[in-house]
Amino acid sequence: MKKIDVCLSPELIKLYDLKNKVVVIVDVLRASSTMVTALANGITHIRPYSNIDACEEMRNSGYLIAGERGGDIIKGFDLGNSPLKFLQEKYFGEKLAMTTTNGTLAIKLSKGASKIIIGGMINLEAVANFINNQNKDVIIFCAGWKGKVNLEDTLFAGALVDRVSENFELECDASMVARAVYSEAKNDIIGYLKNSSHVNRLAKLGIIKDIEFCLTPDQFDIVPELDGDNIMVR
Ligand code: 3SL
Repeated sequence: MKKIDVCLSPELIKLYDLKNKVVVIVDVLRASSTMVTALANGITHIRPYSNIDACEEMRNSGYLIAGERGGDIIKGFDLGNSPLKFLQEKYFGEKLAMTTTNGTLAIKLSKGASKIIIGGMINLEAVANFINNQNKDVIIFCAGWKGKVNLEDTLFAGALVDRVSENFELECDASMVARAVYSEAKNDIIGYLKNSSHVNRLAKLGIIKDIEFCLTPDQFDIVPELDGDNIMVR
């Protein structure tokens, strides 16, 4: 039987062997949710960068530049990290370069995996179907916050483990922890996260609508995948 495992923070990823595995990157609030929304709404592909200058340089190659630090838009960038901005038709057909605190870093740290895909609550069922159909073990990689564990990515990991549990053996206790947290939270995910650190951080910036959007499951039936340097939908 295939195995599924959860890496709860980027600080732990060095303990995981990514070779020949499918890695699901999750940063529910908000990088992975923004990527899914952008690609579902006409952005052709996304180049992820962990470094601000490298990202900004892509403007010279005709890319829209998006990114945040501490949740705020980076000075001089076209866009921050709000998924809601990509619901506008005006970005249809554009290519996007993006840098965020944790999400784009997790993508960089996953190089070496067989496949790297992007997940969030908003495409949960699509990701579940995708990994069910792959003949490979899976690691759900939670981007967390600056190396620490966070609740919303752990919840996503638990929700995904729960949806695919018939087809996968749980590899270590992190999958069980994530599933237990999800089972406690599933009837009121927004309420459960009310006191979590990143929800509070974003709430202080007045980004409540983003939080609600990112936590609403199954809005998009797409699975973005890293292909060379680009994240795209095949
Ligand atoms: O860290 C990240 O990748 C971001 O998603 C953080 S924020 O939600 O934009 O603050």
